[in-house]
Amino acid sequence: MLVILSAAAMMTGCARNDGDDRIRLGFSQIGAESEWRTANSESIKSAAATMNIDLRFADAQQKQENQIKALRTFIAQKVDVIAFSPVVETGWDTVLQEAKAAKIPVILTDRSVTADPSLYVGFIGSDFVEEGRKAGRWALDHFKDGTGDVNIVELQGTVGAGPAIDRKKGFEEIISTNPRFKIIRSQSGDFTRAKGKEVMEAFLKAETRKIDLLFAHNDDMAIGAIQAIEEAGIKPGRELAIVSIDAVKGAFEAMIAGKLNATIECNPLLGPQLMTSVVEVVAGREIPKRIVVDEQVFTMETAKQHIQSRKY
Ligand code: GYE
Repeated sequence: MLVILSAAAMMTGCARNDGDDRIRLGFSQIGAESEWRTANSESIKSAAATMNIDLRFADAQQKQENQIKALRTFIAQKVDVIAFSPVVETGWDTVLQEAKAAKIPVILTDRSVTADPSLYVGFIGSDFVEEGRKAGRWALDHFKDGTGDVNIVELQGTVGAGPAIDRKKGFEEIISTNPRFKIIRSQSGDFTRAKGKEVMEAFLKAETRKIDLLFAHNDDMAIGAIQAIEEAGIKPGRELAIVSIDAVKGAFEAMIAGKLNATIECNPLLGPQLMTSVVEVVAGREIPKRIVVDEQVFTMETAKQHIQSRKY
């Protein structure tokens, strides 16, 4: 017992004087903007509990300034490791330098940053460009038998966020191979249902052309938009096709109801991989700089078969 305890104390780098030898992890979460985020937070909390890690969890309510404050608090508390999901890609250099100066390793989860890669030890998350490509490929296939223009409206995620930038890029890369496909309107719905509905309403009001496809950067915005589309007397999933990203339960329900055509999986269950990485880093071992999560595409045709096994 003693040997195990002292090994654990050594692993935590600096010994704690409060009698608690658990690894201290400070985690700054973006907020609670979507079903995806809720599943992600739960995964992180339960994995920390399972692995007996002392998790300090802070919710930033989708504000970068709150995340920066949380990171500074973790530095002051001298936690062993800091992990966070950066709401936007830029503006992190100063606080990451501060963590480095305090010798606290930083692990990025879910979203990445555009900063000097030596400022963090690793990034665990999805390939958002590839998710956008999958949505684009689904769209090309869905309209392959037609000949006319495919008018697309796009609901983007949070302005400046990695998944918003990358999903747009991947989608455009694929649809630009066929001149029939045109994005006629594109605006941010901030990854929320309420904003998704509001922006879709504005699109429908302003647009005189027929909208053939909605590409929403997440399921929540698609679900909000479905309400707006129905209120405008249009049948979502039939008269106006919809593809979105995440594959949360709400998307499966919408697909089974025939209102959403397809969703591209983005796996939020990053907790176990994060905690394993935290233990590795505290033990002084290197972790891969980039850990990519495996994902698939689900459609209206296959939704029923998958909904039972979804945990979120
Ligand atoms: O797709 C969206 C959430 O960063 C991958 O953030 C995540 C995205 C996810 O709010 O629903």
